Amino acid sequence: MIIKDKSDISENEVTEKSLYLSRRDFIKKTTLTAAALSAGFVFVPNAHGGFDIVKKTDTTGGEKITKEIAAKSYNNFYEFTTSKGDVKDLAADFPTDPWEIEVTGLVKKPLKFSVDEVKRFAGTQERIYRLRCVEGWSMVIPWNGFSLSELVKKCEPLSSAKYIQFVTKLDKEHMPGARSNVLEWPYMEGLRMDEAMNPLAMLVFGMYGGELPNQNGAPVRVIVPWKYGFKSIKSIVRIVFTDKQPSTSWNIAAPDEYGFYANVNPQVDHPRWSQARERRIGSFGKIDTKPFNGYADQVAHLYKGMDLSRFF
Ligand SMILES: Nc1nc2c(c(=O)[nH]1)N[C@H]1C(S)=C(S)[C@@H](COP(=O)(O)O)O[C@H]1N2
Ligand SMILES: [Mo]
Repeated sequence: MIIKDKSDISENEVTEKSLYLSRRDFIKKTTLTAAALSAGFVFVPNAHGGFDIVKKTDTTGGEKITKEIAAKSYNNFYEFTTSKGDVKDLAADFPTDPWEIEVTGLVKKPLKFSVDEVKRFAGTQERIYRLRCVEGWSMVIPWNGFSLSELVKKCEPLSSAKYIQFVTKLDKEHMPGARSNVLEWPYMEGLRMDEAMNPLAMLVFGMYGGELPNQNGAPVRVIVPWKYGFKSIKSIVRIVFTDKQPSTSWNIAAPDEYGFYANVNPQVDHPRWSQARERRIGSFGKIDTKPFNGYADQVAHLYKGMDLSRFF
């Protein structure tokens, strides 16, 4: 599923992109595929109709990847609708090109980047992450992009910047859900600077080795795998560096239910339901939810000394 038809890969595309493999290896295409795979690489189609060989990291220890069709047709994207099965169709005509990301606030100088510029900040990787929604379902998804820290570094934040706010595009013409008051628009999220700099936090342009579909947040979104899904903001147009904890749409909508931190925490229930277990989309029954969604080793230190029932 991840490896597309290998006969489509021309020699040029690979030698040009170069890298990890010698020309002789390339000639033996099958050998190449096997070698690349065992070395932890995958082929991801690029914008020029070819493929890039990208580093692949499975952070789940081999959990079953959610069927692509499920990840692309069961979505939360309230700007379109609150009905998960209908986002895909309603987002089909959402215009995502051209697209600019504006950087403001506590930065050396305010900036604007096109998505294509941002894509060149670092090499694409594929990372398989768990995504757990606060509602109690979860998926395992291969995302394509790179660490959010690569973007932060390019923005040159001042040392006084302690938080980052992310803002989604508000396009009422193409976003029927945004004509209602179900949330505070534009959709806003935020991270503390050290959270944003943690290498697990990802800036995403694609999934399953292909483009990021509109319903999943095209052309660019954030994925923060140790936090409930709502922190993973879609279709970003603005990044604001601040010295105070920024507003977030869910926190404004229901402060008792959706905290700023939103770390996946089986010990802290949502006021209306337990967070101890989750339903993995595509499997029967429920499984135990892990602290920090299974990423405690990499992120628990960020919250040392904080009372996580208060900073939920
Ligand atoms: N702009 C925006 N981003 C958003 C949302 C939204 O409604 N609007 N929903 C969030 C929620 S609640 C979840 S669970 C994830 C779902 O991402 P997915 O559809 O790619 O699985 O997106 C998050 N990002
Ligand atoms: Mo969610």
